[in-house]
Amino acid sequence: MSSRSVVTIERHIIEAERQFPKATGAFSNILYDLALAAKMIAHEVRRAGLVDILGYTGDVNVQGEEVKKLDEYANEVIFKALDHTGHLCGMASEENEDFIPIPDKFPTGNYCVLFDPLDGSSNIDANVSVGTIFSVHRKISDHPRGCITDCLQRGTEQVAAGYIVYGSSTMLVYTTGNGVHGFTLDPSIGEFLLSHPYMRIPNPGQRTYSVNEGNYGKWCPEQRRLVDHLKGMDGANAKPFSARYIGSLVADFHRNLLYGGVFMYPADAKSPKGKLRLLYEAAPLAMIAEGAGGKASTGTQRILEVEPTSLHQRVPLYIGTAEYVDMAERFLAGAPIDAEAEVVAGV
Ligand code: P6P
Repeated sequence: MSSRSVVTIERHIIEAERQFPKATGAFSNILYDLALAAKMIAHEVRRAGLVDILGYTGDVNVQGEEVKKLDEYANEVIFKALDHTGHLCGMASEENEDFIPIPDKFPTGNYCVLFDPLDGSSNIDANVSVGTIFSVHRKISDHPRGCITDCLQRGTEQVAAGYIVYGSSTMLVYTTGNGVHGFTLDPSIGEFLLSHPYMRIPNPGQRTYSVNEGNYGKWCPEQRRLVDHLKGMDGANAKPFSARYIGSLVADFHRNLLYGGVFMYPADAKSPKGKLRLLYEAAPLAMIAEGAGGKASTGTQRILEVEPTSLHQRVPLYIGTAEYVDMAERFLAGAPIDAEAEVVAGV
């Protein structure tokens, strides 16, 4: 008989809420609703390959419903799971250009949720793991029903952050600032069960780096030196790193969270701010990484301290094992090689 008790995400959230006597339950309900949306999205992601086989035309399915692209579907599921609850003052999504107000027919609340409904969705047809990323902030604006100001907050102000990775199993990982906790979906009962309490990035953990080396020619010299160093090509790295790159942010991040490693999406000549988005990709994953003992940087600044100016702004991202992120920052600052050699020897 296993010694570990069965804890659903609902039970975990309730226990966490009890630590805050003044908690109203609104925050807990938002997390419940996100978990419900995740179950619905997981169900569809699992069936993605069957759309044609099951007789869906790709436009209208057998029930006569319009078959949406999965990222549009995921976007709609999350919105509809949250829009009527009275807990939110608005949302923002990778799929929507503008701030998403709560429909007038519904009451508003004191939180806003930003999300990437299905990151990496272009990989779905290849059966590659994809993910949902979410970030929760408190309402700070004077607007009676909420406005974009409530979304444009630094990552340090997040009250919760998390992701769902739809892979060989479906896992929901979240933090409210009191540890990072992972839940695995048991599809036979439709429950997320606590499988990874208090997750910590192994220190130093696996010597793995994740980056699209196809962009090497567009990187700055310091970025090139960093990757050359990680690969042992400069003669100053006694233990060259292994390369692992899935091309799906949540999947790459999740692996580094579990095993250690560093994920990089640098700025380059084509994307001077990098490719990944601050508010609903880098900042929530940074809260998770730091909560698990890791780090997240733009290469020069802590991700959580970046001051947002627009909903979809991009940032370069270096995230994972703290020592490896520190080493990346040293390289990007042009540190002399001997300092790197000492660092690597110690890492
Ligand atoms: P590239 C997927 O399109 C995504 O947004 C992230 O999930 C992933 O990390 C990145 O882009 C991959 O980008 O340029 O390497 O294909």
